[in-house]
Amino acid sequence: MRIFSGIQPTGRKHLGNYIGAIRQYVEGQDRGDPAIYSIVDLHATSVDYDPGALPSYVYDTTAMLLAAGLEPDRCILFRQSDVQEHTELCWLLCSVTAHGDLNRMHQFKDKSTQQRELISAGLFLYPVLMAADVLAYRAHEVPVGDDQRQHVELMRDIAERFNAAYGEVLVVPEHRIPAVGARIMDLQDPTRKMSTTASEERGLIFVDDDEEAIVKKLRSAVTDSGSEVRRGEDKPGITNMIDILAAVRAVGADEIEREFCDLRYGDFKVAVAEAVAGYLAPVRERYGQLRPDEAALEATLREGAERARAIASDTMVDVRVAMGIGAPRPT
Ligand code: AQP
Repeated sequence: MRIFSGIQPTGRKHLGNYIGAIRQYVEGQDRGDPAIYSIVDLHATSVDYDPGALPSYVYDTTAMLLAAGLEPDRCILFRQSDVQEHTELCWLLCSVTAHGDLNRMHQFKDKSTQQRELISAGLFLYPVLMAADVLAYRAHEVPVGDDQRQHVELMRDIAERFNAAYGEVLVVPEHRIPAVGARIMDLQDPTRKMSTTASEERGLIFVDDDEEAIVKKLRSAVTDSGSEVRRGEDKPGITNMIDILAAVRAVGADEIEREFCDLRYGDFKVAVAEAVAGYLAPVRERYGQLRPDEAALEATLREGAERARAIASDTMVDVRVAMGIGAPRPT
């Protein structure tokens, strides 16, 4: 089983990223052959970004993944822009990607309204680059949060269309979306997902937040009318906190409802805050130890890129031949 997933170097990672994606990456190391994870810096250029800060954000995210439990000898961890096969394959996959499909992508619609100066073609092509990321490794499984479901469906269509047009070269991947915590919601507006770009700081818990910040944010999280700790469409705030606690404790949401049904909202929030703070504390501590050593982080990324390139370049040989790109193969 080959596993691939990418994560953007967008600065501090939040609890949604952690529960929806990062902890699945850690678990994937036991099953992946190999498990391949990329810090997708090229994706970060699809919206307004700070070129001066991007290299250090890559190190932030690398250190965060290592702190969470990725081990470079049990997985491949690399920076996307170090493996140029991604950009070449992105262009080639454009030939089997429908413009209309890209127009229907929720992320493009949401993010294009956030752009003030320029809605870039890069933002529009983001899902094709994401398809190239995964298909270059002929990965079978893509661990992601629920917000990426549509992009994985599109990459499956792209792979199927490619294989139908040029022969069976690519693997059609499946998403792996966690049963609990696939969509952690914003603490201040629990009808929207917790998001790096769209949430205010009060709506997000960062993985490196200290206990005081976590307690403060969860205490002031928006709750719903009524007083019962139970899930329901009329209770998006409490439902989100039940899901968070269930994910942190690795139990079902029903179990949380049963345990806390007699508690008032305020006490429940304190219980969630304590559990989240205890859950993230070891990651925060380890992050603090790993982040300063940029030379070691760079060495990890470079080694990972070499191993990644060996796999991706193999796929590209087959893709180029199938598509008739480049000099014909000697007979
Ligand atoms: N709220 C979430 N709940 C569960 N999973 C989530 N993911 C993102 N938000 C949630 C998953 O995290 C992984 C990495 O996402 P990314 O590379 O897009 O990183 P980001 O840009 O910092 O994350 P956001 O918050 O998704 O940014 P916005 O919304 O601003 O673009 C992915 O697997 C994603 O599913």
